[in-house]
Amino acid sequence: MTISVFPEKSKCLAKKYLFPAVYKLLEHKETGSGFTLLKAINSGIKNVDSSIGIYAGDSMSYNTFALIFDPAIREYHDFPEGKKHRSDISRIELANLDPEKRYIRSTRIRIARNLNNFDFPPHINLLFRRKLEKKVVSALKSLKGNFQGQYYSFKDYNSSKYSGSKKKLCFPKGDRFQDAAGINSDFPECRGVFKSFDKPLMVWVNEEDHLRVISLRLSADIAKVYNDVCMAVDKLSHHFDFAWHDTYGYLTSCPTNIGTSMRAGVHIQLKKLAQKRTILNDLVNSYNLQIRGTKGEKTRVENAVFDISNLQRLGISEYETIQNLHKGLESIIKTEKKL
Ligand code: DAR
Repeated sequence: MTISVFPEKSKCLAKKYLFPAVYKLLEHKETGSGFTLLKAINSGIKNVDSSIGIYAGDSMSYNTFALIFDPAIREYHDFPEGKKHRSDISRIELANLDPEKRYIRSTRIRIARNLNNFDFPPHINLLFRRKLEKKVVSALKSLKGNFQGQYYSFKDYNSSKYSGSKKKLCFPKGDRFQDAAGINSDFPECRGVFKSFDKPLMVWVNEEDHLRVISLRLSADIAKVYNDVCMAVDKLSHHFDFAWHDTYGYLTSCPTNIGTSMRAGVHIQLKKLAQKRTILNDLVNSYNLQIRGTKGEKTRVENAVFDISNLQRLGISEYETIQNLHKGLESIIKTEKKL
């Protein structure tokens, strides 16, 4: 029997593991920054269709509320007790699967990071959000070479600085899950996007995590996009102490993203397999990949263009994730060609 604070129809993992005895032990606990259990599960309480239903307000949340985070994480990520996450962002060499771009329209890889000594987006207040933005922007401005670029703060959104193309860079306000988690507080204050003058790099500041480092290319050169984003994260790691947990790897606001905190995917047009979804689903599942709609999480597939990306974030390194994505896409393209 679990605690009845959640909606009756909710099936989220936070509800599943919040037994009365656990609630009794955790209900009056707070992390050093004052983050409470009720703040952590508010999104799961307000959104009946939550999958995990809990967010972290700071690094310490994962320890202070371990009685609920641990079982929920182990089940969501299928992560066995006693295992430790290992990170490996070393350079990779992979053949371009589709140099003529007959199938793969684009490759996008994002890595989330939070700064250890700042509250995470669900809990950070305006004063510290401002301090974080200042610290991050100064590090971004120090990037050299093809990562050199410019930061666009959302507060200048309506000024002449934001031409049409720049406005497209902006990320939207968080969804209802993120809103109930507190991630939208003071939006659009202290939010912004850094973009390198050359193609490869964008960095979202103060979205669902402090940093979302993104590399995007209209090509199938997965290795190049991966090497770019990892090099950018490595350069930034010399400026900050990223939130890291010995068992769970890199820590994020939403526990679904811990570990590598990396989502690596392609937009791929599969006209034949779109008519044979069972074959496509079997292929995707066999490589532990996931299909999203053309415009991302919870959207439709348009014109047979699928967003296919890695599913696993925890218990696999970044290097292994890209190897696996490459193998899976190679097999999918081979099957599409055969059809
Ligand atoms: N609140 C989460 C959303 C899951 C993953 N999406 C993220 N993190 N953007 C839930 O469904 O419980």
